[in-house]
Amino acid sequence: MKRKVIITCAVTGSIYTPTMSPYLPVTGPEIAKASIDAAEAGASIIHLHARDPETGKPSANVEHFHGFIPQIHQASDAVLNISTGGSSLMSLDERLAPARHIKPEMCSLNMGSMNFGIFTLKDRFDEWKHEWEPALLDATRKTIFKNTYEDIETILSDLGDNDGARFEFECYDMGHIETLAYYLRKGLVKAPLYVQFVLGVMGGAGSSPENLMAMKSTADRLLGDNYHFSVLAAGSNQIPIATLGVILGGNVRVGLEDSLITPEKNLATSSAEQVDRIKTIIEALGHEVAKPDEVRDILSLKGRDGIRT
Ligand code: KMH
Ligand code: ZN
Repeated sequence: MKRKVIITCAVTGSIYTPTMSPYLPVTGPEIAKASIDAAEAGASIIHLHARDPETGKPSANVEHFHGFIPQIHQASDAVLNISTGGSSLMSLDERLAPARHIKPEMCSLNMGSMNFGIFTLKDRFDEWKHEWEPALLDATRKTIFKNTYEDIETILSDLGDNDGARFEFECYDMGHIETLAYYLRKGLVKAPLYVQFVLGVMGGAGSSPENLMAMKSTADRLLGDNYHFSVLAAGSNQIPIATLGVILGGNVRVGLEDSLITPEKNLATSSAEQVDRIKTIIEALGHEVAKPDEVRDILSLKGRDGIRT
């Protein structure tokens, strides 16, 4: 039997800004198209953030999510995964508003407070499309991406216990896996856990093969057979490190949220292009790409009918 590998695609996020790539989707129709195209290319989970359609600024406004959620839900069978991370400059209540409203099958859950430095991206550009872009990047020098134990427990209880979502546990470093293991021991999270090893964010583990292997061996030791893992490498290592993730028995996340460029260091023209690239690699390694209903089975999701579009 071929192994089924899950591709998550994160199409816009809150790290990169419109000046950095003309291909970054910003409006509702652009985010919908990017998501539907990614699903058609083979992504079975779509990880979603919104942006203000006028300015492209990261947004947690429920109305902005309404600009693409119904379209994606109608055009595709993919699992919708709503970010609860938003951006590090938003309050927890702001970050949770979209997922509280939509009640999706999956949400992200960031497993610890950390520095989330994107200020170095500022040096690469002299001119900006919008004033908010350099200001937002700069602000990450003095802001903490806050995910306290209390914040994590609020998300587990409001979106998990009450609304039936399951989680993409975002682990940026070893300690985040320890925190997840603590909640597993306490019975606050249950198998099958879906752990995203997030590499390459400044403030977390860098995107090296050694770090990925260390994260995996830590998770194997602490979570045993209670988990599946996926790999996300921010920046230019996206495809190579995702490939290593597949070789190590895991799943992958790609998309313009995490990397704007191809392995050849050109601008990627779409998230679907990145999905297509990793799908080719997955199949070349002898595996199959999991379809949305297979993912629902593998991750014990509640199904697409209960979500509010
Ligand atoms: N942008 C990723 C590095 C979230 O949305 O909750 C992390 C992320 C967080 O996707
Ligand atoms: Zn995200």
